[in-house]
Amino acid sequence: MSNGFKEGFLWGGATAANQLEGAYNIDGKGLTIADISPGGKQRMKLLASGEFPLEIDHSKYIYPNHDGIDFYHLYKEDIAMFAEMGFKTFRMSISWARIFPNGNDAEPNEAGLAYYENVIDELLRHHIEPTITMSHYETPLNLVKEYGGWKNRKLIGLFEKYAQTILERFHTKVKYWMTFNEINTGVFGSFFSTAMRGATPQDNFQALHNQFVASSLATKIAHELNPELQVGCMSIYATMYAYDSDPKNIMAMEEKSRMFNYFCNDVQVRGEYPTYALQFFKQQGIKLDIAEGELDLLKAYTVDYLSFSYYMSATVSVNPEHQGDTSQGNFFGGVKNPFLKASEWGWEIDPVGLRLALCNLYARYGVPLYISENGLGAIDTPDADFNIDDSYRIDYLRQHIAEMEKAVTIDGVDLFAYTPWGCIDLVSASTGEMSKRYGFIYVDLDDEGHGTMNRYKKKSFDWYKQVIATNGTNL
Ligand code: BGP
Repeated sequence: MSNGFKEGFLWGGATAANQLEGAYNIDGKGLTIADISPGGKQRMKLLASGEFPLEIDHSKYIYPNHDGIDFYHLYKEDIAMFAEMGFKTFRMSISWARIFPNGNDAEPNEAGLAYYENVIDELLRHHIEPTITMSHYETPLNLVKEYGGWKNRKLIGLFEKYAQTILERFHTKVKYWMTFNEINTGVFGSFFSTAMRGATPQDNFQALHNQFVASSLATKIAHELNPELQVGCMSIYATMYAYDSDPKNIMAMEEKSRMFNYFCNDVQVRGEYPTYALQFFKQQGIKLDIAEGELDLLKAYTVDYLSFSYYMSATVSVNPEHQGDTSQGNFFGGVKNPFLKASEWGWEIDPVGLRLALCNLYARYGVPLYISENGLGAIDTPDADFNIDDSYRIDYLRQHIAEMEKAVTIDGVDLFAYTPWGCIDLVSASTGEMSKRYGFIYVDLDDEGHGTMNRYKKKSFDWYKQVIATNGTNL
């Protein structure tokens, strides 16, 4: 039996340094914005309000990222488990502050570079290709304090130096790179992505411009080191539906989708600002500070592939009658879709939406696609022997992979990688808790930080192993 997945398809799993490494102040690492972000259900609201200190306050808050799941020390055994599942790739991020503790240091921290070298070597020893995100919600804290985050053009050069340092060190070992995780969350101003508090729309779009330029500079460096290196952009994608056939709803959906789903990709894949964005800037009085040569740089150094995270779709209506039924949990708001069920956190589960995402992105850009995150956050309940029956997770992934298969076989989409999020349980970005789990591997740790940190295979572990062994045939 065969299917449409190409030979050598990169099956794997995805993580971010700040959500699993722990060791937040070890071996010379500086603080990042993740290290001062309090955990708990109110995390996103707190971060959005900006009303939290830029210091660690252990008396008032807990900081789950400080210990993570201690991947920093346990990476060898975790990578062995990934290898047992047959991973072809492992998406990880490098924490900028392990390399440049203050973000603007003159010299890199050798202990940080050595740590990542060890992790990369361990992956390669197991024939797992690393995929490295350069910046995954972990801007060095000092860059917020000194420069006010990404709205400051200073960060372009600092990031360029960081990118140059890690690319020079690892370009012979790492082929796949991503620049900024979920860059488009900056459209709405996310503390995690642009490291700014109290940001205005002007700040948000200036910060994004600065990141686009920084990303192009990183791509330039990578290609000068080795033209074979693959540098991708990474954005979060939510397939958008109009609630009904009312043309007003369809137009509203279109406007929301292009600003959220396409704006950043348009710049990073096509190399220029789309006209709808330029009109939007004009209407909103947003004036970007663009230095000479930067627009040429964006055009010259576009990405090699497009990666995206996909968790949910969103449904749009401007009809006041529909507004009562808002979909609170979904990142993108919108109204409830009567055809979809939601996760415990209100994220509407929509496998067909993933096929639509693949079709839309491929039709628009025609570049290879990498699904860099997908998965079901759920509360897992182990029995006394730590057996975990996560059949609900298997169902979720099975349905999504089946739609991916249709996208390659029927729609002809060039999809080359799939890395479900949080392949080993880790700290949730939105809640800062452990109890929202995604992994094939259970980590014995609760929201208060209690537990042995022992690792256990969930039921989904063997299932995914079989999926990989059959290149996506046995679902
Ligand atoms: C994405 C982030 C990840 C990850 C994931 C799941 O937006 O890139 O860092 O955490 O979402 O989200 P959560 O952990 O909030 O469930």
